[in-house]
Amino acid sequence: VDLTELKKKNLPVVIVMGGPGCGKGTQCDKIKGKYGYTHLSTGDLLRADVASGSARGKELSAIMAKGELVSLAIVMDLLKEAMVVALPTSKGFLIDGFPRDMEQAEKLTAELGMPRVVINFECNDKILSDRCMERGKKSGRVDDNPESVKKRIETYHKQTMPVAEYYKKNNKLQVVKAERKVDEIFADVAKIIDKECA
Ligand code: B4P
Repeated sequence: VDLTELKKKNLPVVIVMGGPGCGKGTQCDKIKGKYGYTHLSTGDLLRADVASGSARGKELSAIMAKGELVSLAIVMDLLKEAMVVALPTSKGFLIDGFPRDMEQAEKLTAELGMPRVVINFECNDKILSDRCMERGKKSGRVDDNPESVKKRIETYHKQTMPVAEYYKKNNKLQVVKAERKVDEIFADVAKIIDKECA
């Protein structure tokens, strides 16, 4: 899959990141509602692949339940395919849950350059865990249980936090405190997008 067309169009690309349960998905729904961007969550793309009953689905589901990261090649292919499909009508891309480690970040930079802005939702581990457990009561997700959540938080600290540092060094990172109410968080998010993507 070739991203040349995407680069040519120079659409805004916004990346959202943060620990499991930081509220990425919730904020992305609101961003999508206000700005009409195409929301691509690598978690959702992977869960859709599992649900489709594809041959690799069982393997993916097991990795997600362990709270580990799926291989770069799989995530990158799913993301690129979804971007190319949406490109003709898209006003911009909102990428949720990617990049998740430095290998992914470097690959994304090589293929697409720097995003307009990266929003990092900061939230303490206790709240991250509580929110995932609360969602687990009805989400049916294989990874919203105490063991998986603990491992996902560890993976986030070890593998994803360096990505935030990387974007900080490149002057792309904006930090939003995510221990607040959904609308308070979104007010800050909207200010950032208005400024960086106008
Ligand atoms: P994801 O689907 O990205 O899961 P997540 O980090 O838990 O985020 P999610 O968007 O679901 O939750 P949110 O914070 O919005 O990834 C799952 C797995 O897929 C990974 O562990 C990995 O195995 C794999 N994967 C995904 N991307 C990958 C990649 N790039 N490379 C390799 N592997 C990858 O919200 C959580 C809950 O909090 C919700 O129930 C929400 O209602 C609640 N909430 C939100 N905001 C709130 C607020 N302000 N107050 C109270 N509750 C709030």
